[in-house]
Amino acid sequence: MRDSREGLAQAAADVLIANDTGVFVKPGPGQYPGQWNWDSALITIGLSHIDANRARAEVRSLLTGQWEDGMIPHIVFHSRDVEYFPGPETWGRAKGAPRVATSGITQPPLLASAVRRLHERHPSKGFLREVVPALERWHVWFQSRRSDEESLVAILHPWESGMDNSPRFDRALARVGGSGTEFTRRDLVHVAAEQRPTDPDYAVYVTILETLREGDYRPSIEDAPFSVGDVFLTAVLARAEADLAWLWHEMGESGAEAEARSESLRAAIESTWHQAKSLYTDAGGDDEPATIAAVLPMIAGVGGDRSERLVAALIDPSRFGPTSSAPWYPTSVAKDDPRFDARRYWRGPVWVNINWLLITGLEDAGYEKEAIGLETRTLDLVSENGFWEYYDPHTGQGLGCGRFSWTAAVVLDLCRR
Ligand code: 9WN
Repeated sequence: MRDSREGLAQAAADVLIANDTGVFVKPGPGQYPGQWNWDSALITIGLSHIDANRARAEVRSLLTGQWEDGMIPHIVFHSRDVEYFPGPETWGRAKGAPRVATSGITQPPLLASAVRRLHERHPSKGFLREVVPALERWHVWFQSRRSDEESLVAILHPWESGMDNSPRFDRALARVGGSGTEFTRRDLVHVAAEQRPTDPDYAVYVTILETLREGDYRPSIEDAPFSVGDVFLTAVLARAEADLAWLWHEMGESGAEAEARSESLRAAIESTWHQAKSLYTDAGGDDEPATIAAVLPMIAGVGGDRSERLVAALIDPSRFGPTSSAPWYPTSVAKDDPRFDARRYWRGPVWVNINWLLITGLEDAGYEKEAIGLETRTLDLVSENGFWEYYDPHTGQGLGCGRFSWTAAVVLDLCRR
């Protein structure tokens, strides 16, 4: 068992090393030529098992993309010459943007949690002094630009959620519609169309981007064409705020402000609990799709007996759990939801970055048996099929981009922590 885990860990390290440009680790070899924000946080955790200095360099590279107002963008394009749509030309250069080309939106803020893990493994107060103030500015940006007191953090583009075509955004996307702008999708050069968002989805993604670009990416939550309170991103931030408070503490500061922000984010999450469904929701509605986002508040610590009900949903065969015909779990959309689609991106497949988050949430909440069960299944999935971006829950077949960095990073962490 130990030997096979070490063999898998070595294979994972090889993927990260192969995807390393020297400046940042690409999410995958061909399809994603920039530094993506939450990929980079997970990659940092993976790199912390290989080379602490290289892991620190990954964080520094991402921070070169920080905007004047504190936002850390969802993509930093370290080169303008990239085969990706939408690339630097489409995003443009807005007021307050840094010198390096970036997108104009953000992504789930996992970075403070990654820096904490790196520091726990390889302490360096000098590095914390360098990066913690930048993390603080980003978190304050979420508070001032994207949330009202007691509400979930709003995302202004589905790409900000990291779960781009999740059915939880269908209704808000339908209200926007496509503008008719012509563009060429480059993702379909790499991946079969049935595994990616549809053309109508992309038309709306581009429309939202164009509208945001006209306002230098800084509309108010109310004026944005697409605005959804995101329970998953809020949970990531609540956890990251607690980790940021811990980092401040390591530096001899109180961290009380980050701790207070974490508390109010947790209160916002609790207010979205849907009693009948036993899940958290984006808007508390009866007809919201059941997606894995609804279980993920577990990573931020949830109140009362709710974690028990979330764990039940996670392993329930009719919802996110394994069945004899679909043994790989959790599915990104519940199997009993009519929108479940086993091979299409965030509408059904298994994503192991999500598994990693859930394993840590289960461990923190004291569900050791369930954590071990999910960890074992996750490592089996990857060792049998390779380091893919996402997986078919029925067959375990790898989908999307192969030799994918965050899959390698979380596997390395599970094997070596
Ligand atoms: C758009 C890089 C990113 C991930 C996202 C995932 C996917 C991009 C795309 O790839 O999104 O940002 O082109 O589909 O949905 O979570 O960070 O791996």
